[in-house]
Amino acid sequence: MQPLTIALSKGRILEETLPLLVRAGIEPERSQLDSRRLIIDTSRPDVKLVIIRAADVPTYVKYGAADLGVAGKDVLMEYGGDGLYELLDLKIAVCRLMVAEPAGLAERDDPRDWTRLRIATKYPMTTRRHFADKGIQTDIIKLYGSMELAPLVGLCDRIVDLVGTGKTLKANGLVEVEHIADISAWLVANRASMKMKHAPLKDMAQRLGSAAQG
Ligand code: PRT
Ligand code: MG
Repeated sequence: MQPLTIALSKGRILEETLPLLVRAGIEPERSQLDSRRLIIDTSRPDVKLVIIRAADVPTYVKYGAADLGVAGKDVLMEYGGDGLYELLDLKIAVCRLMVAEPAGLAERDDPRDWTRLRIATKYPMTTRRHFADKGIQTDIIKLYGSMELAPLVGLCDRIVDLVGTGKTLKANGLVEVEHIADISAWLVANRASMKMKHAPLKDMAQRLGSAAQG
């Protein structure tokens, strides 16, 4: 069998992909998963997992360092899905990309009046594109995390961030004011692997697809 490498990120993506892999008949080596190893063997000698940062998954897959990867749609939108195939919506790690602002501002704010916005976000490209399409200019402040803090300390008026339960926004006195995109994790594939390893790749996508549905 031709070997297959699947890129995953620690945290949410790994946690929610593991049950799908198990249902697809791929049991990762538990002792390796719990260690600091970055290459994980599985019950299938031809399938290995590599554990990397979420934002690096598209890069590994694009360059063929991994044949397959699991990445949030937010990451794919921001870092470009070009150079790879978006094969399958796994419908895991579900959340939404939203514009949020302090509740006090929201009381007197009308998104229809927006012409220029100062926004803090981890997603500058996606944010700029979203507002440019609506003719709204943006001054974007790039952050790497804890976006919810930025409006509270005067860094910006609004943020663009992922919202799951909404608890983080609520705890920081922020409210959602505009929806940008629904987000879930996708199975992505390297373009060359799709040709060279067509059969094993298709088989894996099918197994994960039925695991995601069942
Ligand atoms: O943490 P690290 O810096 O290594 O990378 P990462 O933050 O990109 O990884 P991780 O594991 O946090 O997120 C991986 C992927 O999970 C993201 O790319 C999304 O596709 C997906 N996902 C799903 C989420 C959430 N739900 C989510 N709620 N990613 C982040 N959040 C954060 C959000 O940014 C906010 O701070 O959780 C907070 C809000 O949660 P609620 O439930 O309070 O609304
Ligand atoms: Mg995180």
